[in-house]
Amino acid sequence: MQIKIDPSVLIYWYNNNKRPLPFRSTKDPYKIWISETMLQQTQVKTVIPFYERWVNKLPTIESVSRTNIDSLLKLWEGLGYYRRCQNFYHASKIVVESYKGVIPSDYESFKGLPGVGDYTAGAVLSISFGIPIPAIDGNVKRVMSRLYGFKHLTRYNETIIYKAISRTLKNYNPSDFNQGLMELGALICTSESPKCFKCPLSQNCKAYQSGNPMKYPRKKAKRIIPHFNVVAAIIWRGDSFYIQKRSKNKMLGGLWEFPGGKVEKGETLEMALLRELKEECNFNARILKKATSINHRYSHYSITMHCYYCEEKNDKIVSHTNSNWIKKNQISQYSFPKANHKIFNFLNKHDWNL
Ligand code: DGT
Repeated sequence: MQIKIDPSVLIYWYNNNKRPLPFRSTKDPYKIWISETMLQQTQVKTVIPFYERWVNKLPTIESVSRTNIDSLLKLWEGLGYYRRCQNFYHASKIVVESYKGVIPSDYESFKGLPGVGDYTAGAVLSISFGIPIPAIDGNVKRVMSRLYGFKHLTRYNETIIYKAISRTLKNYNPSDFNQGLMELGALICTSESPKCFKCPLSQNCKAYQSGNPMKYPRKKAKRIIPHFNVVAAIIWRGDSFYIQKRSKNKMLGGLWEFPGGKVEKGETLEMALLRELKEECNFNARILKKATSINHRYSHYSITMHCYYCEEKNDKIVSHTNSNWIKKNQISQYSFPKANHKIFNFLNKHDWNL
């Protein structure tokens, strides 16, 4: 099946309608790469300030490789999916050590770097180097499904989409064509309210012709995500409280947290907290009082985090390299999960009253 659009119409539309995003004024593969990494699962408007701060502080891939992961996580704090930051850091080291600091422009080498998948490889290589490789994100899948009238995004249909874009890219500007499809999906061919009357491709669009474009492609049923109760301890020693670093291979790895964890079946919140403190810190705590509870949603589950003020009884917590005692005014020096910032905000409003 041939793609029935005139790519020059799309490219013309793109050049006259694209949003002036900060990462669109450069072809620097480093800047395109970090922007694409930040944009995974994250909205453009959320990414912009993070991107600007990052490239201001770290203008080259080499500067990233010379920084430490804690400073990078601090720049990433609040953007979520922290594994992306860890991967980018490892990849920057490989680029410096194995490619003399030059980001490889061949698909196999670039795709071999940590955190680089098909989409990121296609986007960076086509935008920065003009290499004709598709960059197929959710927006592109939706635009193409509608053009072709695909109700289901099966693997078979995805292959048709990939091949159609690959064929087209060879004869047109790959950067503009790929970005044109993405921008059309972001601005016109949106999931909830497609603006077909403004679309340069509507004449040949099967979904438009059907009169009900929103049916293409059919949405997957929303997953019901599990909910966990989590307990956490704010343990005071004088005017400082105890924090520890989450282990690298856990979710939110490398960020700092209060000690605690998920409540198990049959446990009260207090029982769970005492168990977690014993397991994680080999520490018998005295629970003083509930501080607050907050709700937070991650992509795969949601939590209610119950925080308790605690103090050391007879035994003391033994500090280690991945733990620290910090004062309230030192919070900004560490990167914490968003859930913790909700707690800090609450406590700041209530003056951290015990
Ligand atoms: P496991 O067995 O690997 O699930 O570990 P648990 O039960 O120790 O639980 P953990 O710590 O992985 O899960 C707690 C969840 O709450 C996790 O999604 C991270 C989130 N969270 C956010 N802020 C904090 C915090 O300050 N402390 C703790 N413990 N968890 C936090």
